Amino acid sequence: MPVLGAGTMFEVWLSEEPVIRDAADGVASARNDEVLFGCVQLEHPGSLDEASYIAYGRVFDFIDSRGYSNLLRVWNYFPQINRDAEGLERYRRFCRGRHDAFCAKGRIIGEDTPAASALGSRAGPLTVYFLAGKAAGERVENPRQTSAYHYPAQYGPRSPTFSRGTLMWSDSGALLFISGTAGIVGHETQHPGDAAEQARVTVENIRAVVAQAHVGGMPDRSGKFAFKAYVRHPDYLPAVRDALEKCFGDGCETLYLQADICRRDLLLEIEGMYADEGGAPG
Ligand code: 3EB
Repeated sequence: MPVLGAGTMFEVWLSEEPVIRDAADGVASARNDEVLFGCVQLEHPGSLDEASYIAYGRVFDFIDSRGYSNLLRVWNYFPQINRDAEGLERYRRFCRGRHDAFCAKGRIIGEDTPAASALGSRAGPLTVYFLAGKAAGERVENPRQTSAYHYPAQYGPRSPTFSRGTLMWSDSGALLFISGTAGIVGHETQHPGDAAEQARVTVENIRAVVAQAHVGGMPDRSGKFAFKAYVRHPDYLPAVRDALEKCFGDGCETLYLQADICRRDLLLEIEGMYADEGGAPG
């Protein structure tokens, strides 16, 4: 995905504990005693439903066999996310394969549902990055939004299997993973065609997820935010930046990427991490 704006950013996950690298069965990974970070990339000649079913099957088999069976956070990237393929949008096909893999591997939708993002990349294979834990995270939903796993059938034959956020505790403090968040209230896209208004609603939704995490036990102290903002077109960058800075100040780190969003009427999506003081992100 093209990086927008000035500067370059790297995402590096550091551990003070020993790290074991482990690549097998189509999964590349590194883990410490607490969490496992992994990646699956799949070039598949069949349908995207099949590809996502296979990719997620590999993820679940891998984390189950290593004892990190709790998916905490997932990033999903694949090209042409809004293109119809034999009568069904590729994002919806992806959702079907993912949902079926969750069920096939014994996951309970609405209980074992991680925080996630799903974006359209320029090119390349279906890529799934994930963070899994020995311990389960705490799911966080947004009272302003219908839970994605309860979206009605108008958005596709299988609803997206993610929670609005997950909260995890580690030795270094509480860490909230905020899923890709868009200008959706209830289950409906707000302000089609208006990036500034979508950005405003998105930021309100992020605020609501953070508020729910405080209800769920995350300490309400001055924490640190890091965001990744995906925008469909570079023209929308100022609007997204304005909305984020108005709400969170200009101190928070944000990486801006150009990507397609999984509903055609969505112009942007913002994900984030929120760390209690003393915790990550580093
Ligand atoms: C939404 O709220 C916007 O399918 O994994 C956001 C985050 C979205 C994750 C996913 C989709 C996903 O429905 C789209």
